[in-house]
Amino acid sequence: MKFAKPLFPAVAALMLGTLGPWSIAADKVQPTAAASALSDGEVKKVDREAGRLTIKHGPLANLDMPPMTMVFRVKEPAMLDQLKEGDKIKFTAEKVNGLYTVTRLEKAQP
Ligand SMILES: [Cu+2]
Repeated sequence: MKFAKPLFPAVAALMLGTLGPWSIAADKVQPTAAASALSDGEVKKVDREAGRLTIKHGPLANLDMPPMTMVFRVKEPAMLDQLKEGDKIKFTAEKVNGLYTVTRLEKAQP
């Protein structure tokens, strides 16, 4: 049959066409709230006994908070072990049981 072969490219093009919208949708997928993003901060006070940390922080997008100095709880007391006043840090804060809590923390590389 003479027409069979020329039809194949057309069929292939139609199949590729159905893939189009799928790949566009994939492009629109964005990470959800920036809860895992690290924010900049500077340690102002370390309270090991209370498990609290005073941080002068930049904007916290996930908490909708402007830059300020405030007290956070820390998820793990060990997070305070290597910190001292004046340290520059990168951290993630989340609201845990109604309390602003540092859930991730690392020292910023100078
Ligand atoms: Cu704040």
